[in-house]
Amino acid sequence: MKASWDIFCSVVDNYGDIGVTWRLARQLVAEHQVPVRLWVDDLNAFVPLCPDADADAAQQWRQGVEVRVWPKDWQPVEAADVVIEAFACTLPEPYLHAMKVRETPALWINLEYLSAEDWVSGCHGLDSLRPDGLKRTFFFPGFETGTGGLLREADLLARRRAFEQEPRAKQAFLEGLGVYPAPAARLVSLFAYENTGLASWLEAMATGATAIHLLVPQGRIMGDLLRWLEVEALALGQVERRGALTIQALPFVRQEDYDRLLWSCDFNAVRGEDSFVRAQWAGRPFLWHIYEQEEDAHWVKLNAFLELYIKDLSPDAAQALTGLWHAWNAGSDMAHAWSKVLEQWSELTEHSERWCLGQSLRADLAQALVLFYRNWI
Ligand code: TRH
Repeated sequence: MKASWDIFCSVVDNYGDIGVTWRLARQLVAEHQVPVRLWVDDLNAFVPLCPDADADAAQQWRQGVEVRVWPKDWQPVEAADVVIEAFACTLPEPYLHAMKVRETPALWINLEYLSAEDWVSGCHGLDSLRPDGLKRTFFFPGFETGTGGLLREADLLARRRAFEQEPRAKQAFLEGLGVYPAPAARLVSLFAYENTGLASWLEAMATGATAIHLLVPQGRIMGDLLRWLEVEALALGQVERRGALTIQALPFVRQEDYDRLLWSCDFNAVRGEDSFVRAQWAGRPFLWHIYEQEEDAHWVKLNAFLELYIKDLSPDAAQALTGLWHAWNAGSDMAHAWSKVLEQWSELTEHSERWCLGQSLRADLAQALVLFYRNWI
């Protein structure tokens, strides 16, 4: 019989926690044919990623995954063979008890946040034994050998290539969103937290020589955008023009369509963890707005990734990208950094595709988890 899997997700804020666990759950079902229950404590964060879902259903099946509400008042269930506690979300006490009374032990994995820091490979796969006899294993996604890899569906790059090669695919997708870019315009997507640097970036794009069509899905950056545009609101699909810059607000699209949006653009601004990874699979240059952490821990994380990512770039291109990422994450003036990135555009574009291919040669996170379990039993 196939091993059963339980994935626990507590939505801290935004969409990253559910974004990662929903993606992992779907992939385990689709590619490894294992039964998966995804326990989520806030279905309101799930529905935007999977609009067919019912925000009020205690139990529902979506794309083969059994999605269950993680209620405050936990009702006893049997523990699964593999238990994934995403991002140290703390399993319900009665569930721990159910794990303890199993005839054979369950594999309990704490799935950690993604980081390119050096120490990750040293901690990946380490166990922690608890006084109650249960053992928890720390599983770290990552970019290098010795880590758990990145979430990537087996056919993802083939699907991207098919999308790129089918002449009408991109146009049809964009038209479906009401997007009709001028033929010479560069398409840029913008998904970010509030950012005081936005006005200077928009200014630079508006006064630049290159026509840019900026696509902005509904989200936290909207306030800064409206302030710069000096408008009260931007309806979905509505277009505003300022010099060389065309700005268009988009709806928040389902997770599969967000990939298509990234594939359709020449440059993507992303944030958090999951969109950050998807931008890499899109094989386009990108700008990461990292999730802010206490004591500026996010800067260490940002620079660790940059160090890896720019390794094979020329000094000029490396400096251009680093300058842009630093300016964006500091919320400071973007004009100079953006002009430098435009100068290095073709090298940065080629590099993103190479980086994507290099990362795709490694085992993906779902595969790594399944293998880990096989070796463990
Ligand atoms: O939303 P995020 O900022 O999420 C997080 C969480 O805040 C979390 O607590 C934090 O720890 C983590 O970041 C680092 O960014 P992220 O991770 O990119 O998640 C966004 C998800 O939303 C991702 O799965 C892509 C998806 N998405 C869509 O499905 N459609 C859309 O239109 C857009 C813009 C995003």
